[in-house]
Amino acid sequence: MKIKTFARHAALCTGLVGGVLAAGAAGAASSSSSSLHFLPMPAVSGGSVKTDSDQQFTIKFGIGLAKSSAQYRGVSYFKKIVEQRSNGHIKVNIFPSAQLGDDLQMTSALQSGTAEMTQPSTSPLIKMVPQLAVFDLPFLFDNTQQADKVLDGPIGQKILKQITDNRNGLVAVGWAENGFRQLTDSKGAIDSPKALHGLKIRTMQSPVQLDIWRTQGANPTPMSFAELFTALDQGTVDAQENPWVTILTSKFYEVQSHATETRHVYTPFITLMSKRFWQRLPKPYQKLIRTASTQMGNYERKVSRDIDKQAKSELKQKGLKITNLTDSQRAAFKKKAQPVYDDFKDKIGEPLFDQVMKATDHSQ
Ligand code: KDG
Repeated sequence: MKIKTFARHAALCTGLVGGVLAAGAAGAASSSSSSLHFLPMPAVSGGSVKTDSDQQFTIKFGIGLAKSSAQYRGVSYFKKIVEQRSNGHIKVNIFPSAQLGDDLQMTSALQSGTAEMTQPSTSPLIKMVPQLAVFDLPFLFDNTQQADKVLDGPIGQKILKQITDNRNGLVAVGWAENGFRQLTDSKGAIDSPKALHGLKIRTMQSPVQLDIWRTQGANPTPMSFAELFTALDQGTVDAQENPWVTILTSKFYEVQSHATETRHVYTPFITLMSKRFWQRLPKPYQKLIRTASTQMGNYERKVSRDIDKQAKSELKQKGLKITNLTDSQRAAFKKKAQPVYDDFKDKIGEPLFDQVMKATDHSQ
């Protein structure tokens, strides 16, 4: 079983190097043996969108997660809306499991115009868009309502506009949800920062995430998601952190023995389109893409929240030993992470830092 899974993930990594040619292998690899029940896709609302021409458009939409993820479900809903409402004039082809490259590679494919859409976590984009560092601050959001308020309100909308207005070749069309992240490891139960000491943990390519784990006393290594399974399997790293759903659908339970429900960071997904492609789209289709992206984000959030508990209990059944922290245990991690706020306050910059602190009831 383990050997089979290793080969499957190796195929996925080859997919990164070989690009679309390896898509078959990685695509076939991404089907899941989990029994998650997804909320049904809502019906498409709104009529057909007409333009003056009969021009056809094709969107290659690449994502990092597998076919069994909430993300794939959301993007499938986007496809349904866009294809139906454009009367088939826009075709959406979805490439899951990093078949077209990891989050950073996909984003640069959009910039150079070789792919049209992607939906990365905000974290690997911090180098390009420093404001996004704000979402990686540890224990920033207590719950999903707070996250929705910030992302859907003026703060989140301003960030989308800033990314679009920058000359970086991207149009930011909406938010979706990756979710609250939990820790998994292969060493033993972790219920205090002390237990993290020296633990080799993979983080996303984010300076804030690196700082979080260094501050906690662990030994973090940044790595793309596409390389993660193999790194865990070969023991290059002992630990990783991701939402329950990803831990399940990416089969990390096969190479990790323990988990801790830390909820240390809430990661948004950001929906991006290539600006070169955007500029070729007639205005009514641009509007359709924005509307469909909002509807996708809302549905993706619902699905992700609905299956979070299901995924956790399925992981338990699969043998992952899960530690639920008491309030005081969680507070110890939170306290130890506080210096990260000071380290990134200036980099995030005013007024964004203060606005987010206010919106999330933080006292800093
Ligand atoms: O496309 C999304 C994924 O590639 C990635 O962002 C998942 O949270 C993730 C991680 O840990 O890299």
